[in-house]
Amino acid sequence: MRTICAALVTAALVFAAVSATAATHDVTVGPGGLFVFSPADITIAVGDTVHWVWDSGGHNVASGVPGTPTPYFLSGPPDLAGTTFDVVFDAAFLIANPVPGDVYDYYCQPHGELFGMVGSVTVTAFTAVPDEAVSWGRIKELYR
Ligand SMILES: [Cu+2]
Repeated sequence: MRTICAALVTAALVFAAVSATAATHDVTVGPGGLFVFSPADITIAVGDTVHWVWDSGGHNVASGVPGTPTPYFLSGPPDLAGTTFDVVFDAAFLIANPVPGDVYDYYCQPHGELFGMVGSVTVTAFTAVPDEAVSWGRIKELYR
């Protein structure tokens, strides 16, 4: 019976860990016509989505740094206000596009070099892992 209970608790914890990772982070492109991304640098968890929304026109989102593009993602040519672009930074993406520290630099091609319109997405491990570790400690206490 105890084994069955432990299995159910474990299944619930795994489900909670998976559910906790499905967040979407908005980044505004060119807010108020400024040559910036806002927020410029964000940290997200594996499985999260970054959702860029254009507040002004003439911008795009290209992975890499000005002068050194990378092939990981590109929104397309510079586009109008109201444009959106999504990238899901899940395990498959990270494996297919490995970068040191899981830090994905990106920039606006028309304004990256001239105006420093750059940003970054740092992808961390599952945020639920520390909580899960704490929960495992509690489960073990129950069996003492
Ligand atoms: Cu721009």
